[in-house]
Amino acid sequence: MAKEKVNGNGNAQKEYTASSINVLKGLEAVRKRPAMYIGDVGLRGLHHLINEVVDNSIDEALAGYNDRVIVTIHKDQSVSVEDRGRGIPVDIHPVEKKSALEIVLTVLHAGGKFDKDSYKVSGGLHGVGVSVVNALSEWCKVEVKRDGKIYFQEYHQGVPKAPVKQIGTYKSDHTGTKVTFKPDREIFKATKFNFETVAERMRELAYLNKEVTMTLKDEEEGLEESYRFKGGLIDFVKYLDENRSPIHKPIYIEGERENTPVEIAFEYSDSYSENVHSYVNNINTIEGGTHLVGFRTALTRTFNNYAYKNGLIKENNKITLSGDDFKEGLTAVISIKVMEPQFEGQTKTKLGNGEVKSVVEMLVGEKLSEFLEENAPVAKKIIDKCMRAAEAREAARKARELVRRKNALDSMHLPGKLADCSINDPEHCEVYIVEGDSAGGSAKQGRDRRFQAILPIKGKILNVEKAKINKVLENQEIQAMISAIGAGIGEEFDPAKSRYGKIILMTDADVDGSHIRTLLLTFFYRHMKDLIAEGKIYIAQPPLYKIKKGKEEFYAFDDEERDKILKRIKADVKGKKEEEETVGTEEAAASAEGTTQTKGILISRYKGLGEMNPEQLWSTTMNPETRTVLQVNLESAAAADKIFETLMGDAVEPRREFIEKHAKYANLDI
Ligand code: 0RA
Repeated sequence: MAKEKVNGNGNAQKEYTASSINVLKGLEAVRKRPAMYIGDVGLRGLHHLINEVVDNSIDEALAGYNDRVIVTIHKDQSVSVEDRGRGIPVDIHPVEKKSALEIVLTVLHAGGKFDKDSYKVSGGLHGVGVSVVNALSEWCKVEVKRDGKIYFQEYHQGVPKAPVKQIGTYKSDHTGTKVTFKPDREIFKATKFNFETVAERMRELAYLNKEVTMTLKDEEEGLEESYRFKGGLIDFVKYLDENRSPIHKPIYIEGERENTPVEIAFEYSDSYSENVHSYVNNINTIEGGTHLVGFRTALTRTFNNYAYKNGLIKENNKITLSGDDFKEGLTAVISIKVMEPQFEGQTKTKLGNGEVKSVVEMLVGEKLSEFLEENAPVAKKIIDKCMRAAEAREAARKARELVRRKNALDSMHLPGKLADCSINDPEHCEVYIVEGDSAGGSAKQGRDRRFQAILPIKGKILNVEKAKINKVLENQEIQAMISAIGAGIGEEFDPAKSRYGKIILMTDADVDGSHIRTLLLTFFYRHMKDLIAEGKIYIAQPPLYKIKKGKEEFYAFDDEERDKILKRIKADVKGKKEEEETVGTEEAAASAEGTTQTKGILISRYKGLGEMNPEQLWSTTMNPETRTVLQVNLESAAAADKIFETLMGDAVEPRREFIEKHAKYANLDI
């Protein structure tokens, strides 16, 4: 935006033209490299468009002006996001000679940035501005209610069709903004919104902003859900621990220091895993950061102080409670607001602001000591639990020592069944963790041995969700994975030491296969989470069907693709031999259970990886030039926790319900 003042001799007109050109350049840049702004142009990027607008509505709530967000997915897969904020300003910008509304919608990074004192979002993928959503939409319409009037503007691929105009007045007592956009099919590979994906983020935002009601409607699917959690983070923690057994009621800490509001809820359950989720300005800081460090430091110090002061730990006792002892069974949500957050780390989700550590540490220290003084029985329960964790940690250390003596965990002594690759630059190496020895054999023969390693594992590995750490460490298959990956385990785990840049899970495309995959993911999630956070864990996608017509072979990865291929073959054959009848899709569907031959077309359904010969496995599933692999991400870590807790935990009924609801849980996207 130009900074000069209008000087009355026609410069304003020039500025207008210059800024219009800049706007066009800006929009063009976004349309040319959409991934730079929204991550990708697949499903994730598509859903990011909604998140971007919703985040803006939530920013209004943070500023204290909004208590309602309604998202509607329309039948044509356009989306409306409506809020009761102040409404995007519409006054004419003195230099640009355009409505502020037009500037917000067309100029990159012009979002809420007039508002100097807001907890705005910066860095990461969030906070790119509504203008990016507009630029990537075939069309977009904005309606603003402000000062008793309704204003409107419409855009095509980000370019305004006409200046902002007033289209009416309104009587209701609230101002607000409604943005409706239709993602551009020229840009996006995926165009259908997924209710659950949108719902997950909205539920999360409702927990984080307890005064806001979030409503999601899907007119295509006929679904509607509303979220409003008066208990905020306390409700969030209860939800996360729904299937665990908490040993006390959630502890809630709220306060503000140096313009930094801090809100924390946490509780301990009788489980072994730790579930800590942290947010800065409503953004999930998956990699943690200074706020989390401050919280942990305060937690450890305050409990230790209390324990010594009240004689719960004797000075001469050998046990000292370390930070790790306070992790076991801890479920916590930390949400803070920072004026100018600095995001660092691999995925720009690690808070870097140094001053935040002491802000959180001091606030938690003060409020938690107060709480413990007033709630002695709770304090005692938690400290008892942590002392047991300390004892278990000592036992685990001994177990690790024992196992280590047998050299089973370090990468100096690689497991016998690992077929390693020949180059050793982790960035270019990958390891396939393969279910079963026979598939492992095919993979070993089919691979490119320069950069692909194969580790076959036997059947169902241990369910780590239910096992104590020493049992986990004694498990042979888990030992093999730990030493092959070479990044250590427990306190010594260091993702930077991973011997492979990609760890690819390859299991059969049946129920057992998906169970084994879930067990493997649970292990990585609970014990090597950073590998997931860094995007190093992948799921191989072997084909489901082979379709053979004469000498030609085709592979289909799902039913839809199979039907497409059959149609194509059918059309081909028709072209050649008009009068002869060929196979139809109904017949194909009927054949899905095995190998069927109909008029020269052979359809086989792969039941297991072992049925493929090495060449087939290579060309369909392992060749980096042609394969697809799904990257496992932690975008919604809270949802992932919930899934593992439900699938792998003790409670049976919620698991049954979950599996019934997600019958195809083979495709879990955690
Ligand atoms: C710029 C300035 C202000 C608010 C907004 C933009 C705003 C953007 C969006 C996007 C969706 N809903 C929104 N609501 C508001 C500050 C307004 C003021 O100072 O009055």
